[in-house]
Amino acid sequence: MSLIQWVHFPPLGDARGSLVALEGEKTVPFAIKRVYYIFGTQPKVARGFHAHRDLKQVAVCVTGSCRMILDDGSTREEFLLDSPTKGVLIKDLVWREMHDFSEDCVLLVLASEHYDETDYIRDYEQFLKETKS
Ligand code: T46
Repeated sequence: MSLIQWVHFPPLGDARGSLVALEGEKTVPFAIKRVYYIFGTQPKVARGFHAHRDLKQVAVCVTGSCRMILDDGSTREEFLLDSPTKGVLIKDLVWREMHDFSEDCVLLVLASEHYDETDYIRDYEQFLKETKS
């Protein structure tokens, strides 16, 4: 099965423009405990380079684009996040990297848990060990 699980957000547009509603346990497949967004990323900067032990997230570029890599320790897939109506679900024990941020990129992330630095695996060899255990 592909690592890339798209989550589609139907645009509720009318003659005035577009609106997208993100609802926990409905359009987003978990209860949302935290929301953060990444913006103003400097040229040539890549982010991420870690996995989480117990965290589900949905990431969506509400404006602009970035290239994301997901890796579960055996498969590595990359894709473009470039639509405010299409997010990606990132599950536990998946290594993620974000590259090639457009100047206007705002990457919105919805998370199933509060921030916890001890949940991060920031070393790739340690990540591989934990995927195998
Ligand atoms: C992820 C990708 C997509 C907080 O204090 N609270 C928070 O909720 C977050 C997300 C971060 N921080 C602090 C921790 C660092 O001092 O903000 C700083 C930057 O975080 P980090 O270096 O982890 O940022 P990214 O872009 O590498 O990763 C982030 C998320 O941390 C991560 O969970 O999946 O975006």
